Amino acid sequence: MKIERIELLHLRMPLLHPFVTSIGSLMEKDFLIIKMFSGGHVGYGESVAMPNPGYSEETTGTSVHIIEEFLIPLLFNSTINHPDDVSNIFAPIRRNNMAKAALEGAVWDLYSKKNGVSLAHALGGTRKSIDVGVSIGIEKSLDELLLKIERYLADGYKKIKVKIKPGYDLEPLAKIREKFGFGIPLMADANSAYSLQDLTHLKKLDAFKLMMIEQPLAFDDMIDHAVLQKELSTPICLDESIHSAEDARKAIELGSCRIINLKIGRVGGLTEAKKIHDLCDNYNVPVWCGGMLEAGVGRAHNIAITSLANFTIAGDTSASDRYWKEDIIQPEVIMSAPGKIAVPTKPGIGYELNEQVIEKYLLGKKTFTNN
Ligand code: OSB
Ligand code: MG
Repeated sequence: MKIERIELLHLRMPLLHPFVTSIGSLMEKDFLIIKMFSGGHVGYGESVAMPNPGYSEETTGTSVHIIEEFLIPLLFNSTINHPDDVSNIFAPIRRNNMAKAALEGAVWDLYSKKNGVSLAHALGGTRKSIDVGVSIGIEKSLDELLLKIERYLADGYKKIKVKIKPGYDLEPLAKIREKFGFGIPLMADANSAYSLQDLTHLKKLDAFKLMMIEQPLAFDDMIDHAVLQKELSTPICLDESIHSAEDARKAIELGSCRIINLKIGRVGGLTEAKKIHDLCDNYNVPVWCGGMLEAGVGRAHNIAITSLANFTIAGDTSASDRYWKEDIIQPEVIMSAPGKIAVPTKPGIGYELNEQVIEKYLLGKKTFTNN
């Protein structure tokens, strides 16, 4: 397929509530939307990078730079027969996975639309609906945390993920178990806030019988996580450390984790995400879809990949109204049943853009023509 034109939209949307983690606090999300035109169809992608380089080294600004200066020229100069070709086309560019994934996601959407199939179907997904959970930031008070959990459980969310950090871990977890019991599916995400020196402390988390603890140690580590996993009965789930199927293989073989949080942006796109899904399936390691506070387009891509069979644990892809007053897609992402989101069956991502909402939050737009 020949890509005729790409539009790069820069938006800034306020979050309904500030999102606080051990990394920092976010009040609004700066992100990019890709519109990719070919043969009367338009494919959509979203850059999920954060406005600042706290979670990973990529930011919205670095994504713009890499997309404009390097990735679009590569795409315009290549023949694309299948979306899987895109990762090879981008291979000369090191890392910058979120920038790559934004464009690659648009190619996948375009390809699905040209073939008249849903993105989920094009990826090999089989689920008609996906189970979803919710990620809850560090709250001002434990009362507020408990209230939020109560509300999200009432909404039907099938996994409660709470952010923890040193000084905010044993007490919130104890309170949650005290109030809601051991029957609720509960996990904790540390976003790399601990080190092996905290081993004795981290072992105390086993008492809470968490589904898993996500990325307790350094963002770039696999070795210490393997040491820690041997000492914990709680499964470790890696997020920040996994950027490719090769990373996933190494982490599994080293024993650094028993579960993988899969984020399309972090691994450079849907093709690599699918590879990781398949690899984990072979190793009997469950995967689930993580989130990056996506707007609707990113959320739609997450829903599509989660329709694959080995996404056996509820992901972080909540309904649009978890984060946004209004989302940039129509319809918005809603629960089709408690804790479930129906996988769209229409061609491509299965959602239209809401241009009125986009107009409201648009900071700028650039057009690139392939001639
Ligand atoms: O560590 O999973 C994370 C959000 C931004 C960056 C990193 C993370 C998160 C979340 C929220 O936990 C996931 C979501 O609901 O989008
Ligand atoms: Mg995480």
